[in-house]
Amino acid sequence: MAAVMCTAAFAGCGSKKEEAPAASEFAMIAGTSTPDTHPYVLGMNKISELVKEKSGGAVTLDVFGNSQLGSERDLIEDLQLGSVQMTCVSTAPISGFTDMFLVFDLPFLFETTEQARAVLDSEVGSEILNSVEAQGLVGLAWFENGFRNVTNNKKPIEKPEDLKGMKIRTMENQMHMAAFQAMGADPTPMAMGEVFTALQQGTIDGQENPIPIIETNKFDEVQKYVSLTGHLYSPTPVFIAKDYFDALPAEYQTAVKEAAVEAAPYEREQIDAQTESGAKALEERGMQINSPDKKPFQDATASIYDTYVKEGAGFVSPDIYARVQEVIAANK
Ligand code: EAX
Repeated sequence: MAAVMCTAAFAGCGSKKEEAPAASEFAMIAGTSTPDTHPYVLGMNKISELVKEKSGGAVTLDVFGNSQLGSERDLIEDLQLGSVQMTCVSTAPISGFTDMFLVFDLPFLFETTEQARAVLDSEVGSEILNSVEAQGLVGLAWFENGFRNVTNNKKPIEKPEDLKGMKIRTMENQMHMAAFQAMGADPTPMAMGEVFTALQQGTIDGQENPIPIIETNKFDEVQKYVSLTGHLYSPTPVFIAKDYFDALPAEYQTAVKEAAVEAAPYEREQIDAQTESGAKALEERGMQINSPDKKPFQDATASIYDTYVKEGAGFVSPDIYARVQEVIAANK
């Protein structure tokens, strides 16, 4: 396919043959779980554009959204197996591979986006991002998904009691499930690709995600209420398969790394823009949005800290937790 396109390009170039782009030496593919209009795909497309430019066309990246290449857990495994080269995923499903990202699964850890981004861009943030070599991954940059909000079909969530008995889809993460249990809900873990249909068929009552995910997935077609609980913040590491990255010539490694780092602020800007425009769009399309007092939700989930911040497998390292809190305190 690439060869055919290349020939066509040469043919079209006539006498300017020497300026025709060479076929890429390193053709990478990336997958995400989100629609093509979501900032994950926009950010990945930005990496694609930048890496092509920086490598003079030698390195290319084709991006496949909508869980076409699999769920977020599948995508991590695909990188490990080598069938996909890049991805960006919420940190929650990474809990199946390493404990290093678990600190982000503590409910109400951050009060503001600024605090969260300060942690991502801090020394401890880099350490977490760079901790995945043993998992066969290289962390390139921090994208962002954002603060998560509950949607459902029954009523606006004003207080934790309103969640009582509601079947809420969560990501595949023990701490998220524990948090929803603590708030009285019935958490149901599921990959993103199955959520729309499950909402439509009523096998679940609701789900929780940031506004850009709710809007680009058109959850308004199957959900009535968005409650701005902001109970968790999802950061999004951009990963490349380690074997693939290690085999790249050094100058292309630099090109890939720089492209991802430069695309990160762009991706986060798209999150900011879509958080604002998405809320408006959802309201226009008939959803009802409410902003509950967060304190009762925070109180209801406080026990998660006691249970999960401790030494040991499956827990949040107290050292990482303390260092993250230091950055938060400096950004209050
Ligand atoms: O990472 O699975 C989820 O709910 C995630 O927020 C989403 O797919 C993007």
